Amino acid sequence: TSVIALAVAALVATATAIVTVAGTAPAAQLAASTVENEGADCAVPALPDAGSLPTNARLPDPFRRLDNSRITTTGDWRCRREEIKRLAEKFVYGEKPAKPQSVTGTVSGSNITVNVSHNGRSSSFSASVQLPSGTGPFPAVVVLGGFGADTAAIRAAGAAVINYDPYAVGREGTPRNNKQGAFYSIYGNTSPTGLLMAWAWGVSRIIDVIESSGGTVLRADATGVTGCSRFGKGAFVIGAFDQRIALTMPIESGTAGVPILRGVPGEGAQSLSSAYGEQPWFGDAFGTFTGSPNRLPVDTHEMVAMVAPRGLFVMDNPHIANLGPRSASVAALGGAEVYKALGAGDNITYWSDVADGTHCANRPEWRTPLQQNIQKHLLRTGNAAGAMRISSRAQGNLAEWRDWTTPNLGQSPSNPPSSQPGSPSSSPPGSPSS
Ligand code: MCU
Repeated sequence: TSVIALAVAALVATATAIVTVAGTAPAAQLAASTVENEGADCAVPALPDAGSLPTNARLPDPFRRLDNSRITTTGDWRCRREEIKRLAEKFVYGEKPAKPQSVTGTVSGSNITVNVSHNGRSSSFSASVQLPSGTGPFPAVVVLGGFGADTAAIRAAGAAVINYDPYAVGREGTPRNNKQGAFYSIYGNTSPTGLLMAWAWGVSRIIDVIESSGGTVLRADATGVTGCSRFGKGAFVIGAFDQRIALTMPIESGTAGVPILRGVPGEGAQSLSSAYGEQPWFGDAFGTFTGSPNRLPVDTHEMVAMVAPRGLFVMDNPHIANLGPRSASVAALGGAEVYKALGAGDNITYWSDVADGTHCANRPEWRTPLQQNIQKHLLRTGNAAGAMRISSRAQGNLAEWRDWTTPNLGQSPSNPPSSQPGSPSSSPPGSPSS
């Protein structure tokens, strides 16, 4: 019956899309989904074994299926995305379990509570809420960890802030064989799923509760997510793995966040083994790839693509090489090719053109694009174009990283063409490479 429910949800989404295109609303209205994962019913071939993966020094082709064929229509993307999701779970982050048997809770203007039970185990957590001025129901931005995000600008733009403590769901400072927090109370302390995916599961359960609350305080169809540094890694994974999230805004996420795992050589980013060892952010299975990322059948440009066609606003810091900003720009440029192929090139912004080099500083340059993204993707009152504002200090060159082209997937009602549908973009000539 869940397959039927999903099919019905897809039909409803399609019908809504057609109606909206025929009406006056901007394309961005169509981007978020009513379900966590639209491809849950896709038939995915057996995934490769970790031991038999070919090496590939370039970024894997996001348009090429596991059976080696390439997708040809926008409709094909749904199940190709599911393949990427499963590869990312198996080799990078660990599995994100589907919605547990019971998720209940409450939503008020000051607090959200979440109670989860599954297979006889239960856990709960809560998050405080700060409303904007005006009359609800409001869209909301889940803010991880309480630093680095401009919560005043978020509320001034008209969205509520949900203060999410990721550590309540997946604690740091624990060994991999004894993980702690609400996720691990349900799925076991030895679960191979890493903290970033546990945090993602927690936000999905918050959205479950908002959905079942009746939508009088917060709107379930207008949720964003943001956070800086380790919580930027979290914000990125959270947005990639729940298609109900309309706007994903990672800030200075560094290794295990947006930067390509293959890593621009010589950039000086935090190494994979350092990030893997520092905290159980990655899934346990990533341990065999820290010295050989070229074996990975996925990379983070495809996590960027998993967010497509939904709103994505990546904020990055070109002044700190340890954050891998050049590698992050390559991920954004690579993922933007999928956005373009889906006719949603205007829904992605990458912005590292900032003056202040302090990690997680509140930057004036981001205030306007932040509010424009909230207006476009959460309030749906604006339609500002996306932008690639890559600092000349840390500019990656996608051409050096791909051996694939961007297909013309044609148009569909839910994917109106961008200005240059399907045309491969190239980085500005002469971009520095190390
Ligand atoms: C950039 O995110 C992390 C980084 O990966 C860690 O090595 C460092 O210890 O902490 C950063 C962070 O979360 O800073 C707040």
